Amino acid sequence: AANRILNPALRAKLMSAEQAATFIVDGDHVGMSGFTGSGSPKKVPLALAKRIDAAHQAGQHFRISVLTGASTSSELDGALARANAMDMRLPYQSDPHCRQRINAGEMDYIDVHLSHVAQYVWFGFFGKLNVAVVEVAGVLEDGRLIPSTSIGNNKTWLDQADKVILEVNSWQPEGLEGMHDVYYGTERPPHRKPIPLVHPNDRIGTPYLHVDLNKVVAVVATHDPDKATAFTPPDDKSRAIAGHILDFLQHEVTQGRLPPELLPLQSGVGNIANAVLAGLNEGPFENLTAYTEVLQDGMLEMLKSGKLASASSAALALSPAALAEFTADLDYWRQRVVLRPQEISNHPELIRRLGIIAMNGMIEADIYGNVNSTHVMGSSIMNGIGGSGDFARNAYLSIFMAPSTAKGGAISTIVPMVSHVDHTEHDVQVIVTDQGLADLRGLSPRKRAELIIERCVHPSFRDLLRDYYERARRGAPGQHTPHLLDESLSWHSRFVKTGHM
Ligand code: 0RQ
Repeated sequence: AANRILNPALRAKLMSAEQAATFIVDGDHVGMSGFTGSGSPKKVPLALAKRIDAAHQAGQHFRISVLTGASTSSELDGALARANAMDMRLPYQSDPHCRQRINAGEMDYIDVHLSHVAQYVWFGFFGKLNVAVVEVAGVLEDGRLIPSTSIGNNKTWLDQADKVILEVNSWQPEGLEGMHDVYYGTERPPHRKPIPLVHPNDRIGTPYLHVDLNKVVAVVATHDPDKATAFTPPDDKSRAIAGHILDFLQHEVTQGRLPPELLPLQSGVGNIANAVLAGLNEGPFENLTAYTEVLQDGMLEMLKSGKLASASSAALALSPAALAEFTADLDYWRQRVVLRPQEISNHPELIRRLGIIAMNGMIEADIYGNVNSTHVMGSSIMNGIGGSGDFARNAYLSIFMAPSTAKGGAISTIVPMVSHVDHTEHDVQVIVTDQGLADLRGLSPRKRAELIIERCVHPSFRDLLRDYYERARRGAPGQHTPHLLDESLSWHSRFVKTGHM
């Protein structure tokens, strides 16, 4: 990796990950790279976890706060959580050990809209950022940095941190150079100007990250792969969900509410989102574009087939096989893919201007259209809101999807009242399950409830939910959003007590 570091001053700062980790001390706020397993530092977090573990063995207090782009890998979140090294984590995680610590009450987690993180750090809302640990694919002679497979919040970490540790990963393909677009024009209020992006594929910045070389305290050479996860092939339920969405989009085109090439697509994480993309790849729409935050296998397939003309994202989230295909022909992909900081990929101004079709997974929805994307049975975090809120509120169309049941049929994903709210009824236009699709636009709460019960609920829960609603129609004190407060969360408490809703 040393030959990827063309700047002499930075080459002179090469050291081991163990040495680099000594720059991080108890109580530090550390901004690390990484977004859906892509582009996170591979060696320093592991060395840091060991250092913190040793300190704990010696009876010393040593815990840090970790800010990232989004989820990372077992080498970062997993290692630090196992060492009980994190006092606080934000804004998104999906590592099992990390989740376990949070839900056991052993570490704090703050669930933040992905577009908010960078500016909250500029504003000082999270306090001082002490250290940045950022993976890059290379360093130019003049010290500019070639970003890696994700950008996330790296621009902000490099700008805001007192000390910077760089990991230069020679495993990342050199051909990534030129794929990124880092916009440096975002000012703080009251000096903000319009962001000059009007087409999803526009380039408005530079392909490189900048860093004040005097702040760089350590450079670590690595040669380690991103930890990509493979997707499960679409099953019947996710194919059914995809089918309902395709029919709906076709209907919207017929009605003149969408152009034939649709509008830029955003697609969330997970197997269902990936299946919807597979459906679109076989569907009738041509010349599509994507303005999203994670580029999954499904989008790569659509780019290959030509259905998708271009994709803008904050990160790659490809399976090992798709990643190999991607790295084999970077000249081709560079024409079609642009990677951006998440403050731009998820920016409300741009999402609203471009008119995004947002499609995100959910844990559960209620009969009035409120959506829970993050919590199990009201109290345990799953992953976090991620970018789903950035997109849902500002989208042209906001679609939420889930199988109609979870945990082998013990749980209905449509419930009387959600046990936690991430997306309110005001931000949710379409709800889809394998059973069907409910288009909630222009409907009052009661009409929404009737449609959701009819279209989306699994038959084994439909009568029960209809019964709840009908009794609420008779017994609730108000008839705008009729609820029986003693019962509205009884499905969840029944599941907690009996293992079935
Ligand atoms: O858990 O694997 O232990 O069984 O939740 O559920 O059905 O595999 O769905 O992978 O699409 O994830 C909302 C979590 C859906 C995801 C969520 C359990 C279920 C399973 C996963 P097991 P599925 P998916 C862009 C946008 C928020 C962030 C976001 C997510 C597990 O989409 O994290 O959208 N979204 N970001 O069994 C209890 C229920 C349940 C339930 C599902 N009602 N009750 N458990 N599960 N429904 C990306 C970024 O922002 C980075």
